[in-house]
Amino acid sequence: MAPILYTTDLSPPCRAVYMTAKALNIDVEHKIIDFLNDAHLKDDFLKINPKHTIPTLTDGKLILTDSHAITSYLVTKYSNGNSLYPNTPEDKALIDNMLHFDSNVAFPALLNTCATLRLKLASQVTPDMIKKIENAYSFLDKFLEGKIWVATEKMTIADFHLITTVAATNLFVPVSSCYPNLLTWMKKFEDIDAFKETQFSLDDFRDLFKHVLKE
Ligand SMILES: N[C@@H](CCC(=O)N[C@@H](CS)C(=O)NCC(=O)O)C(=O)O
Repeated sequence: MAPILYTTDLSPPCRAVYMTAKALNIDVEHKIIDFLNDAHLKDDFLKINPKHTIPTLTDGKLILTDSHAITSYLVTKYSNGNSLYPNTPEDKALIDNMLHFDSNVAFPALLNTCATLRLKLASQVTPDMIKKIENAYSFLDKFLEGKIWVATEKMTIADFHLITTVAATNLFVPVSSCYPNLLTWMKKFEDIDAFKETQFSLDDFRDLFKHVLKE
């Protein structure tokens, strides 16, 4: 039986999982959670993931409640040794390092902006949001110095997570020429099928925030 992904298209972490499944041609059953109507807070879903976040993946008895754990699991289980998340300890550690950067720095900067705007605690992007986002851009630009991909010499799941975060964040605070390495890296995804084929996710995300986004 294919793994089941509880998901919503407009979520950047869900898009990172979509990209991984597409790149590896893994069959994953999608169960769309009506996130905008709080379906993730209903008892049925809380029994699977008490922390009520999407994406969540089940595979038999296994339950994973974080996108980074999901993508590394999918590669290891269904395409073991693939360069998206290889078995070499050093490469794997470098990838994990950047997955944690996404979890701890880049995605929280995006989430801070989205949650504040969605809860109507602010009506537009604030200086505090910009500061956190620019901080993440600045670190990522430095990580990318002299490199093509964020973690290893090849494209990995760390690139997938960070591009989905940055592509969404870029709608609120466009990546400027202050971050040339970041701009060059972002451009590379224009040629990556798994990114292009999941553009619908960013379009849905943009629609949700169109009232605060400048043309
Ligand atoms: N670190 C988590 C973050 C997931 C996350 O925050 N997802 C958002 C949607 S983009 C969510 O489910 N929010 C609902 C909630 O926290 O109740 C991951 O990478 O899976």
